[in-house]
Amino acid sequence: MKKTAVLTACLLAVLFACPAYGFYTVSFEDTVITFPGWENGTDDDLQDVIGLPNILGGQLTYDSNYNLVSIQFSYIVTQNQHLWSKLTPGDLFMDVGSDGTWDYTVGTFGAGDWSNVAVNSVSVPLGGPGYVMSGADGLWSGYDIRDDHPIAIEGGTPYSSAAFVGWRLPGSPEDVVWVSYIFDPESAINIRDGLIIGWTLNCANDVIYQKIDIPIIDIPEPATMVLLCFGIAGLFAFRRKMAI
Ligand SMILES: [Ca+2]
Ligand SMILES: [Ca+2]
Ligand SMILES: [Ca+2]
Repeated sequence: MKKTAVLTACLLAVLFACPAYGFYTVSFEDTVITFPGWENGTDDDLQDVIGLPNILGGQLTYDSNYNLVSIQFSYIVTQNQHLWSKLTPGDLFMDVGSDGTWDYTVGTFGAGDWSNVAVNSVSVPLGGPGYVMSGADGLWSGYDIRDDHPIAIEGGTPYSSAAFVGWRLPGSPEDVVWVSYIFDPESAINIRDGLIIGWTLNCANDVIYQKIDIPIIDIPEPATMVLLCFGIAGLFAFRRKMAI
């Protein structure tokens, strides 16, 4: 067999077998106006976006052990771009097991792009108490924001860390920005039993609260394992041959 044919066969074998060993991604959309039970009794309860930005949704990535790898959110800013400097993210809230109690927060309240942020272990029911509320930093004093909505959780027990990357003002109203939370690989936050994600801004002008069901990963068939071994062994053999 020619070298290129061998290499192609090996690559195909790895590609067919590898999905069971890689990272897995679940997408979600922004379908809520507030955290459940956190309506404030005003017209705010009818508006997904009050000012900026408009969070569109996001995606979550986990590994083959169901440990959380990263969470990303997408957003656009279609109005009031000049107010961007007042805007910061809130904390990222995570309810492992989707049982109504937040188990972890990621401390991005007040953070900027490329921040190394703390992941804290907490135990705060959806109804509180223990929240920091919208407007608490005073940056939006005098502005019309979504009042009386949770944006962060005070305290907690240090658990691990995460990188917060991509936070920026879009260049135009059509520019979709992706901001990422990338968890320390040793975090081992297992989400096999599902996860609820909560996220908003310091003004709570748009709020995400999404329950994510995690698809069970297919266990590879024995034939797939053989294919994978053949593919990897073939690739190494090919590399050795090329190196001679
Ligand atoms: Ca939205
Ligand atoms: Ca929980
Ligand atoms: Ca929303």
